Order: sequence, then structure tokens, then C-alpha cells
Amino acid sequence: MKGAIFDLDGVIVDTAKYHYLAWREIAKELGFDFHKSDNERLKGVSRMASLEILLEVGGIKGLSDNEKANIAEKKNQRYVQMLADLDEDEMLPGAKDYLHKLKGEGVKIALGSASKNSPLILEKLKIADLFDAVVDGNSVQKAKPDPEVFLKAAEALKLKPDECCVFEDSQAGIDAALKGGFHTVAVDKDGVLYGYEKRVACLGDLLY
Ligand code: B16
Ligand code: MG
Repeated sequence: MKGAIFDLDGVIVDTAKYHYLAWREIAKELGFDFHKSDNERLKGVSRMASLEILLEVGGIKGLSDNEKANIAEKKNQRYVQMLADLDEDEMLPGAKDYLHKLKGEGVKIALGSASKNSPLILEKLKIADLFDAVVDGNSVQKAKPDPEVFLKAAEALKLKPDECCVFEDSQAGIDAALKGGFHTVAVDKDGVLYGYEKRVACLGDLLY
């Protein structure tokens, strides 16, 4: 492995809980309950695609693009407020140590995330300087399972896909990595993903 490309939410940090709380508040304002089980569907999905899923769950139809954009913006403001106190302690087990281990071995490191808040989150976790490249929702047109985000990350590292391993917690992300010709590690505690080359419960499993 010459390059390691990490998804953010669910691999490095558990921000899914804050996405859930923010979407749940929005659902409440729209007049329905958004349950934790529905939240699974939002994993790795872009902000606007997440809103479409939320509206489907609530049976809400016929909103204009403008109304949808306003709702998504409101959700993001709540989410960013919730990130105010985010710190290194909320990183998933072994994530920081594994990033440092790879860095020490000379492996190039990139982020390949759907989140437009990635730069803020990396700063808060104090790990931004470990990344040689950051490709996220701000720099891609096509969401996972399209391989664009990982192909751009490999290109930024000046490596070929088969020289890189993608670390992912969503099926859309695993599918994207496979389509792009990458090696894959699923970060999947519950064993719900398929198609990957190796599965771990957390990055800490790769330390020894
Ligand atoms: P934002 P990842 C994804 O992060 C989250 O899993 C997903 O729930 C979220 O909707 C998406 O980022 C967009 O996030 O609203 O911050 O742009 O797993 O791709 O790192
Ligand atoms: Mg993820």
C-alpha cells in the first residue's frame, strides 16, 4: 500500500450521531419523527440526498428546490453548532494511532469523504496536517457509489488506484472503491457490508 484513502464519518470519527440529531430536529419541525433505524440510510450519503431520504421517510412531497436548499442549510447550521465541542476524544478507536503509523511508514494519506464540513472536522480533531490530500463534498460532482472522490484522491497523491487502499464504513463507499479499482478495507463492526477485501471493527484492529 503506497496510499491510504480514508472516509471520515464512521471511519475516523463518529459524526453520524450529530447528523442524526440535526436531521431529527428538522423532521420534528416538519411534523414527523425520524428514528435511528432510518438514520442508517444516511451513512455516506450527500447532504441533499440525505434530505431526499428524510422527506421520503416523512412522506413529504412537492417542495421546491429553493425550499429544499433552505432546509438543508438549516440542518447544516444545527450540525455545525453541534460540532462546536468536537475534539480528539471522539475519534474512533485506534484511528489517530493508525494514521500516525502509516505516516511513519511513508504511506501517503488522503481523505475521501462526502462531507462538505471535512476541513472543519479535521481541524477540530487536530489531524489536518497528517493528510497529503483532502477530497470531499466540496470538490466532487458525483456522489459515492461513483468512484470520483477516490479517483481524485489517488490522483492528488500521484498514485494509481491499485496502489491505494480505501477505508470505508458505507456500502456506497465500498462499491465506489471497487468500481475505481482500489483495494478495500471495510470498517464494519456489525458485519453488514459486502464485497470488500478485508473487514475490521475499527482502525485500531490494524495496529498490530
Ligand atoms: P455534510 P462520510 C458523510 O460523511 C456522512 O456519512 C453523511 O451522513 C453526510 O450526509 C455526508 O457526509 C455529507 O455531510 O452535510 O457535512 O456535507 O461518511 O462521506 O465521511
Ligand atoms: Mg462514512
